[in-house]
Amino acid sequence: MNSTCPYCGVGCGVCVTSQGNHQATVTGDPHHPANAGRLCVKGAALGETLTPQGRLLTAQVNGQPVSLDAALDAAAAGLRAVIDQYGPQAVAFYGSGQLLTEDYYVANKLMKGYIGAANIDTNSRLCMASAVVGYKRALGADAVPCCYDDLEQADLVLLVGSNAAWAHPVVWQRLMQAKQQRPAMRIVVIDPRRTASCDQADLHLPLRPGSDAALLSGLLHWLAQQDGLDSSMLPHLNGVSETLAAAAQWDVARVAETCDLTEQQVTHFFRLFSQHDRVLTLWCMGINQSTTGSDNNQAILNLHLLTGKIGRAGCGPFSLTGQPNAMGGREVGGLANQLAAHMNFTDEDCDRVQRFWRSPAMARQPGLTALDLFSAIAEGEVKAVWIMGTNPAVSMPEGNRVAQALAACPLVIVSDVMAQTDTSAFADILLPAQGWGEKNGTVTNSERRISRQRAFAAAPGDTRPDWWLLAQVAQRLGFREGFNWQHPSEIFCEHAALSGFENGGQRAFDISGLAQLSQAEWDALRPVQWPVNAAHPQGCARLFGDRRFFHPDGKARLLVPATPALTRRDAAYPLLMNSGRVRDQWHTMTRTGLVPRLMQHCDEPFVALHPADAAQYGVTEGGLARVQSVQGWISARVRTDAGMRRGELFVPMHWNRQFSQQSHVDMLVAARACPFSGQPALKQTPVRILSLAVSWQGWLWQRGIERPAGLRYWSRVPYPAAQRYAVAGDGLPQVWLAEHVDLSGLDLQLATGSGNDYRLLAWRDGELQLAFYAGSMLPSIDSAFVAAVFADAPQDAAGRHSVLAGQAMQRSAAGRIICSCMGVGEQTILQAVAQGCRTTQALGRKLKCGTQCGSCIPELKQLLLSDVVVEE
Ligand SMILES: Nc1nc2c(c(=O)[nH]1)N[C@H]1C(S)=C(S)[C@@H](COP(=O)(O)OP(=O)(O)OC[C@H]3O[C@@H](n4cnc5c(=O)[nH]c(N)nc54)[C@H](O)[C@@H]3O)O[C@H]1N2
Ligand SMILES: Nc1nc2c(c(=O)[nH]1)N[C@H]1C(S)=C(S)[C@@H](COP(=O)(O)OP(=O)(O)OC[C@H]3O[C@@H](n4cnc5c(=O)[nH]c(N)nc54)[C@H](O)[C@@H]3O)O[C@H]1N2
Ligand code: SF4
Ligand SMILES: [Mo]
Repeated sequence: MNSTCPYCGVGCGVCVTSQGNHQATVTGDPHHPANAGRLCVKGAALGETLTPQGRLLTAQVNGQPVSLDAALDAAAAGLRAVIDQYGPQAVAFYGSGQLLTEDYYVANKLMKGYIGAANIDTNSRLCMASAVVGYKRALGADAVPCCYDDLEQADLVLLVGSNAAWAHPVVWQRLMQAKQQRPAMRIVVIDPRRTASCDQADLHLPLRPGSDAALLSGLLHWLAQQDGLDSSMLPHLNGVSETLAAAAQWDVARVAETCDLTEQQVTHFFRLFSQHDRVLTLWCMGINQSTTGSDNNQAILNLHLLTGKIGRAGCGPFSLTGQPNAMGGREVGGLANQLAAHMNFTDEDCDRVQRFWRSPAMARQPGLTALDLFSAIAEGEVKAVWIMGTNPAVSMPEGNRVAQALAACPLVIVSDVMAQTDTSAFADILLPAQGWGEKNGTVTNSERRISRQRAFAAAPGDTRPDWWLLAQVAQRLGFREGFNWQHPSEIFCEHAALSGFENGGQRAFDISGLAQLSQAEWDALRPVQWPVNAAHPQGCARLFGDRRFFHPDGKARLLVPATPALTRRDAAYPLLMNSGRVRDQWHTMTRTGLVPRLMQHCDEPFVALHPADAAQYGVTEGGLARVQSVQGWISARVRTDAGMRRGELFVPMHWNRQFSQQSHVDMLVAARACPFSGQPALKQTPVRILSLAVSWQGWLWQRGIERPAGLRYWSRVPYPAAQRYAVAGDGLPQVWLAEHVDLSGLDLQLATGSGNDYRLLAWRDGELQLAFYAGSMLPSIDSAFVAAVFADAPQDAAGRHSVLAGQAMQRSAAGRIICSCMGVGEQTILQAVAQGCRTTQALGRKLKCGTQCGSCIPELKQLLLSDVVVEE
């Protein structure tokens, strides 16, 4: 069966062979135009995420399992009570670019057309809002001009604030292959960090965070002086003279100074740009998540418009979407300041949508955007919120305030696929959603391509698709008429019809050509790029080739980007913290965190910084650190990285309370936002770093996922039959263990050494239940081996010794493990004896055996006395 990967906005097609029973093989779909058979490691590991582990299978009200009907009744009654008492503005929905288009359409319709408020916003506010403003202001429509085939056709590719090698890996693979086939192709990476995406870059510009618009305005000015603009574009543009006049202040010297680059680096980049005709700019969160996010977008658009690098093969301003359906959300009007189908809150648009929906209570004003929404919850203005497909307790800035707001909110409804998330902890009503592989619908990727996600697995427990949960609550609120669908294809057709309704070429988003699909045709829908209408019945790869834009006068608009606002630091918070993704994790880890294989690449929350900064601030590679901002603190493992700029830190966004004690980066980030898009500046937080002083560190392995207590630090990695915790604490490890871990009824095997060296295994009927390895430093153990012992192996005595050593011993070479601490085997010791070692001290000097806990010294003495002849 063909479907679409549920992770990033590349939107790769997958072929799924379901073996039933939560087993499926997932391979790349060779016929899907986005990936032509390629997949990244997350996509390839999708089959491993289908585990029932941790799923939310039944509805809950106030923590008690209830029937789905009862929960839906409670949700509707709760919303109705708030609306009746406080009015429609007191309720809100917070959705997600991971909802399918059909789900999203229903949520938006219910809120904006029936409840009659526009308080529906989504995690796309944290992600795509600045790009939406950028495209709408410049092009008159939120319409991405490009397509993925441009990757192969470009001469020069700029990656600006995008670590595509990790975040859009198949786009990256396509670029790498194109460059291999056409070595003349050039790649420039503009990112404060040297990332994995710099590996094949011809130029990396490690600019000062937030200074992109200066660089791009400088380029515009430089091109203007070199006659490098496309004069044939001028009739199609407004705002040219103001924009060029403002750009003139950005000479090379000022650009270099503002961006903290050398003049050589700047002119090298400018020359590369001017030497290539087909330039494709790919950008992502380094541009959008900024207090000048919309203007950063504008700077990119100004450049492409004035150089005519738009609407042609291999060219264009190409914003990469983050989530699998970020684009679909934009189409249905999932953001609080848009109406459905690319319409706005003009009277004309409101009337049009209301007529189409025949709805009772149309919202007439934009609603609360994400940051304001959570403030309004905190202030008691919003009294009921329904959160679906997102985990704001982790991903929103000012995590503490979000948690307080949710705790204080009288009614929190959460629909999720997982039972335990940082957000579901605050839910009064939990609704069990169907996940990837169980539900049916469509998603739209970065290049406007609509693809089907198809169900191949039976839906477990009481789980239901999000659209169905929404429609049921709508009906219970008394809105029977508008929410009567029997199948998601009907919702899709309604959405498609609305896109064409009284459109007349005014709105870019038009898929009226799909409005008549039968259920079978929708089921079989092949990936297609919008618009799909009478003019483009088979879809449309590139937009704006005709240089007609969607502003009323048909022209595109240039605007002067705001002067970069460089975040201030002070003596108390001298460093600037950046945040973002790692290759194998997805957001708040609810799915990727279940797959041991995906944890191997980065198995702990970390803070990366330049080695010289590490030295300056007294933290060491592999040690633990605390990072503090005005908002709060987190702890993380230190990674030194010479690819970091001095004075800057990078912390991954993924870790949260399910996987770590206190390592969720949004605890530190302030809710400062771009004034035009409301998108928060998640990449620039003034912080300080200090070493986290602990007296011991270790590994705790246990079967369950109970959160360990009484520690200074922990983070968790799942294995099939056990959980591994990196831990650190004060005092003595054995005291901590005795106070916080229940070992009653277990057979204990332990090794104590000097200082903090302490190891303990707890067995029941030959099965390992718990393993603990502690020392002053983090002991080195072979996790794969320990995990395998938990998974299957009852151990003999020798085996138990190697488990205590935490290392699989090559029995044939080293023999039975004698010294578990240092992992020294019987044969090795006997060889040393044969070579002249006569005392335990001599053995210790040569092999280190017996030098840690000393519990093997009696056995060493036995071996010294023995007459065993060593076989060579
Ligand atoms: N593996 C993985 N892939 C994902 C996701 C995931 O969770 N995991 N999530 C998906 C989603 S929703 C999104 S939005 C995308 C995000 O994809 P990306 O935006 O590519 O990823 P990030 O790591 O958030 O940030 C990109 C880069 O911006 C840089 N940056 C920070 N500040 C600045 C600046 O001022 N200027 C410039 N030029 N660069 C700056 C950072 O150093 C970072 O390398 O990834 C998608 N793909
Ligand atoms: N500091 C910092 N913070 C960031 C970012 C950053 O770069 N730095 N990036 C921001 C960006 S770009 C984004 S997109 C956000 C992402 O942040 P979130 O959206 O909060 O993260 P996810 O983990 O993707 O949350 C999705 C939730 O939906 C659930 N889910 C999965 N499938 C379904 C389904 O079919 N139905 C329902 N109802 N639920 C489902 C998952 O279990 C999970 O709980 O984070 C933002 N936060
Ligand atoms: S590149 Fe994105 S869409 Fe493609 S397989 Fe990887 S995560 Fe999935
Ligand atoms: Mo995102």
